[in-house]
This record gives sequence, structure tokens and C-alpha cells, in this order.
Amino acid sequence: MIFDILTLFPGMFDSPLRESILGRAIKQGLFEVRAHNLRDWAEGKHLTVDDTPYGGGDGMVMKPEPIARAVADLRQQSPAAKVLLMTPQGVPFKQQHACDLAREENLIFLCGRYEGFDERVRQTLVDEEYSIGDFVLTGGELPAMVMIDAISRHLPGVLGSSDSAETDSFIDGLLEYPHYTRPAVFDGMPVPDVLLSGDHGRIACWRREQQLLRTLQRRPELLEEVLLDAQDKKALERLRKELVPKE
Ligand code: 9D3
Repeated sequence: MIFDILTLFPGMFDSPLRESILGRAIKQGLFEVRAHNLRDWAEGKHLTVDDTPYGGGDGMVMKPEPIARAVADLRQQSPAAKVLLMTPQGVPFKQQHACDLAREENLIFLCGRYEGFDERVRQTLVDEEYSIGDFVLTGGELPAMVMIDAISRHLPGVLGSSDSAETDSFIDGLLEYPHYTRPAVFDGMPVPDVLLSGDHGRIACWRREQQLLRTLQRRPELLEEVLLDAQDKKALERLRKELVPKE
């Protein structure tokens, strides 16, 4: 997989994706991150990439021509490349998108600064438009890195087998159960007895229940979407009563 990025700040992509797991995967040739400076496709003495908005108003708008030239150049290498626009108005990026986008050969990320892109960029050059959540950032670079991180861990060989993307608990739509390691008592707080019992059936049951409890407490809306078996439903019913006692 090749991730091409069009940005005014290509240097931002140098470090975060090249550490740890993804850094090793890049060294192994499992994927590539190519950050390009949009100004390389700008014209005129000042290499202008933005201009004032038609109709007036604050801020500047990213001009369409440099972006169109850049996308055309990158598409010469791989005509099927999917172009993704990073904007606060985009579809909220989810785990399923990460999984689906990992099947592509080449993704081109368009990262904006200023107020945003000329609308005709969206109309003619863009395949999909994403936001990473309802908070305001200073540009699309961090969102692109977040998406590249989430996508690349689905590529074959990037994760070790003990940490595979398919066993992520987010896949089954619930939050994770709590984890513990040594010491058995830390600052007066013991590890739950069941985890020391060696009874793998009871441990699995406790963990599932903890997942349901945490999801109920923190992200109840996730329970609407998730597939639950009869045992889950029974446990959830009991947890709901314990959480919201009657009277
Ligand atoms: C005043 C209107 N603002 C829209 C909410 C303008 C604006 C603010 C911030 C336009 C662009 C930006 C920069 N943000 C992104 O480019 C961005 C983003 C984000 O801010 N939050 C979550 N996801 C994304 S994806 C791209």
C-alpha cells in the first residue's frame, strides 16, 4: 500500500508514523508514506496555494488548480488511487472504514489549512470525505495520520499474531475488559480473585461481563449496534438492574 499525502506541511509526517510498529512495517516494505508539498504544484512568483473567498468573509480558501495538478500527477503512477479529503464536514471515520480502506493499493490524502477547500475540489477530484470527530483542529494533517495509523495496522504482516487486527475488541463493538499484571496487590488494590483462579471458563465469563458493564457505563449507544447472545443479554439485564437500582 502507498499512502500519498498532499499538504503544506510534509515535515509533520516524518516522525509519528515512523516509530514503533509502523516504523518497523515501513522498513520491512509493507507500506510507504509519501508526503508531498502542495506548493510544488503552485504557480507564480509567490507559489500561491490560497486566495480570498468569493462573496467575502474571513479567512482564506485553498485554490483548486495546484490540488488538481498534484492529484493528476500522483494518479499517473496509479490511476485507481482513491482520493480522500480531510475536513470537519466529512463522514465520521470509523473502524469499519479503516478495515475497508486497507484493501486499496493507493490512497491520496488531501490535507487542508485555512478555512477549507474550494468546493470544486470536492466535486471533481475527491472520492470520499472524512472527519475524525467533532472537535476543531488546525488542519487535516493529524487526521490523515490518525487514519493512516488505523488503516495500516490492517495490512498483512504489520501486526504480530498476538495482536492481530481481527481480535480487536472494537470489532465485536464492545469496549475492552480491564487488564492487570504483577504485582498482585498495588497500593492496597488487589487484582480481582477470578484472574488468579486459573479457571479459564470463569475468567472468560468475567471478562465478557466487564466488557458489557463498561460499555453500558461509558458508551451505552454502542449496545444498540452490537450482536449479543442469550448469555450476554441475561448478564446485561442483571448489570442494568445493579447499575440503576429500583426505587
Ligand atoms: C469556522 C469554521 N470551521 C469549520 C468547523 C473552519 C475550519 C476549522 C478547522 C476549517 C478547517 C479546520 C481544520 N480541520 C481540518 O482540516 C480537519 C478536521 C478537524 O478539525 N476535526 C476533525 N476532523 C478533521 S479532518 C480535517
